[in-house]
Amino acid sequence: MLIRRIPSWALPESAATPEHVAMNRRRFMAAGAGLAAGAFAAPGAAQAGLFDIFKSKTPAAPQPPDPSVGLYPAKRNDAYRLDRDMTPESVNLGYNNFYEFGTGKGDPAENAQALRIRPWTLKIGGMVETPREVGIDDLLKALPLEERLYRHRCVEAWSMALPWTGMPMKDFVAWAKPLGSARYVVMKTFLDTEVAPYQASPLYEWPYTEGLTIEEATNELAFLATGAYGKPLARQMGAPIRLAAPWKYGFKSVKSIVSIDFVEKRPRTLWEAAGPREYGFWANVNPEVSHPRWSQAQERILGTNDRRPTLLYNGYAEQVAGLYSGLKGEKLFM
Ligand SMILES: Nc1nc2c(c(=O)[nH]1)N[C@H]1C(S)=C(S)[C@@H](COP(=O)(O)O)O[C@H]1N2
Ligand SMILES: [Mo]
Repeated sequence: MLIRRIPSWALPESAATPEHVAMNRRRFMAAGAGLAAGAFAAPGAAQAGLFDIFKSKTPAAPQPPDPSVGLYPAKRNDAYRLDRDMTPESVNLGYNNFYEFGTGKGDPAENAQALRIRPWTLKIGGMVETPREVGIDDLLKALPLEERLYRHRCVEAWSMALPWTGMPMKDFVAWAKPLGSARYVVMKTFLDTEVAPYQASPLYEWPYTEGLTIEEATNELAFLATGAYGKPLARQMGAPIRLAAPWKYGFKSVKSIVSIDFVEKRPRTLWEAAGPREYGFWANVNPEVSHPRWSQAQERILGTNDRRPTLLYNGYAEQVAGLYSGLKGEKLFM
């Protein structure tokens, strides 16, 4: 069977629905008699039935309160300012890309509530002085938190602006003590098909994997976010720890990280593996380099009717352009 390995979120939003419905319908057919016939009993339920195969089998049982809640809000670092209003939290919480929990923008808000974020262990390995495992609450004690206002630009051409709380990745890297020979930092999301049934989808190479060069990771902007809007991160936003790399397209900013490895070779990332003609390793924002299927010249600001011209490096050229001066042969903007 011929499967177009093109991510549905990569389509302009007007075109996205038919594509992901078509893909899910194929899976639905594969699931065959396994699906409850009752799913089709009521008008509108056909659609719900189609998506139910991606719903968590773990009921969203009450979970203990987040033990880190007292660390928020953290002091704001005023060096990072916005050229626009912040996106309202309610908008951000209802419009997410987190494919582990479904392909619809509203799916993660519901389905990610099954994710258990305590205990949560981060494995630090590869080329480091001492590989180790650290519980998220110990990491939160080890490194100081601050708040930063950042823009976020998805490759799909929508954007947000929000207050993250977390730790500069530079501080994390210093704490992790990589060997001088390490060249890349590789970050992975959890893998658990019970909690995130979409990770059974053969269209992608799970777990979600992303990476930065050491120079990028130790640039002042790279940020490991553990909170947003003055509280611990919501599950749909990538609790308990995710990357925020605001000069790159959003797919670089991997959510719900369980491992960080320092390595010599550039990693194979989930989106690059799924669509190498459309998604690369660098993924730096550039209004002049179109996606193969749409322009990146403008962005749509979520929660408003505004469109704005896209800025080179999403407006962060001053901080990051120098990272790429020696990389002329690379496809830096896809
Ligand atoms: N594990 C994981 N991380 C992910 C994604 C994903 O599907 N899975 N989507 C990425 C994309 S495409 C974007 S735009 C941002 C969205 O973050 P938000 O939902 O908090 O806005 O998360 C990124 N990180
Ligand atoms: Mo994205």
